[in-house]
Amino acid sequence: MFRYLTAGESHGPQLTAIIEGLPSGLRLSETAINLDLARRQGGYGRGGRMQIETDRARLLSGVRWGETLGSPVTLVVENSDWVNWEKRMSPFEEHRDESSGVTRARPGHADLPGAQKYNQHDVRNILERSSARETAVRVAVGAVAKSYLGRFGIGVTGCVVELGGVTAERPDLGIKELQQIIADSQVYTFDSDAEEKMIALIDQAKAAGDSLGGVVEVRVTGVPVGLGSHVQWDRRLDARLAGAVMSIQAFKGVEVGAGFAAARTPGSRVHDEIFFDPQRVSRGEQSGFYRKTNCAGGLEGGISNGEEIVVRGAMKPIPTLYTPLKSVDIVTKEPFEATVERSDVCAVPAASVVAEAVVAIEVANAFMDKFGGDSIAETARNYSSYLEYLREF
Ligand code: EPS
Repeated sequence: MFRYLTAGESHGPQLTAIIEGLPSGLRLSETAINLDLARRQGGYGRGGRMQIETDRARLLSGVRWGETLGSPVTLVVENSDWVNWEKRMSPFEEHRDESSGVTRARPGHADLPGAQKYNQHDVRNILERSSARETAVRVAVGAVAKSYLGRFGIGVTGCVVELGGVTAERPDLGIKELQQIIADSQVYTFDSDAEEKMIALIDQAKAAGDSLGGVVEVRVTGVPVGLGSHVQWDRRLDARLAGAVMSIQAFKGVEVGAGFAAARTPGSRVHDEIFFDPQRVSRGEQSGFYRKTNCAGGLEGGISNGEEIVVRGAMKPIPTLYTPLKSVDIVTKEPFEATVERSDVCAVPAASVVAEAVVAIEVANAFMDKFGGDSIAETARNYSSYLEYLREF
């Protein structure tokens, strides 16, 4: 099982992740991980903090000479901003300074419920960990999951499909061409007309002291039939994917395939009809069974059906606004209007990279669950024997 934990505060010295369950013999490189970290830092609409940080991952355990050992893999991403916070975020009692406490809870953040839950009167003790800075190290974990899946021909691509209410039209192109267009786009989308409008909206929101949300989409290609299971609620792959995407900071909605649109469409147009062509196997497909549509988003009964997995997530606008929002000081109970000195206007493009990471992690988890293996060679043997069986089914 691919499991991981993250640790670290937004202005602490570093973010850390420990991954457990990777087999031995998987090739991993910091360079590949750092490419994803750079993508997460980019995207039109990011604020001042990204000029301070240049995220780089370091592999501190579980890897020797470029290959995993089967032992836990530790990844760290340092916070360059730490030098400005050493005293304020110090673990040592001698640096305690109550006068620097934050007592103004910002609406839309974890500030107030977190302070109430953990009995804290300095909101910094909550916001440092609830911050989306944590996603830097989750993207590093996702890059490891993508390396694992890539070894078995499975690809994971995230992009922006809606921003500030502008929707992108998907061109009828193959995944490789789409990936190139997304990589070249300032807002990580595949529709240049929509991109122009999105950028104009971000500029307007910035000028107005406002922020914007949007919808990201992740597609997984090359998925075998049979990941996840219908037999128990917590083994359903769609449920796991939804949980993973919903766990991204500021996400408020998730859908798989046609998602909410399926609720508004008659059944005759929602369900993907099944066809069989024995020639498909000789063309290199995993099975003779196929569908001409993919409203299910590659998942039926919580099991992957061999079609592309399609998951979308809705991100709310960042709640830290230059335009004041009404709130109350948690100590004096006096009303005030919450403002900031530094914030992103829109982090939806960055969130598409995070969504890609968490989806990759869950698919890797389901893949490991099905094919096991303590070494990559063993996993590959198990996988190829399953594919052989599936071709004959
Ligand atoms: C964040 C607030 C901002 C963002 C940060 C997430 O940080 P700061 O308060 O230091 O300006 O820049 O995002 C990142 C640092 C990042 O790496 O994505 C928040 O409150 O969630």
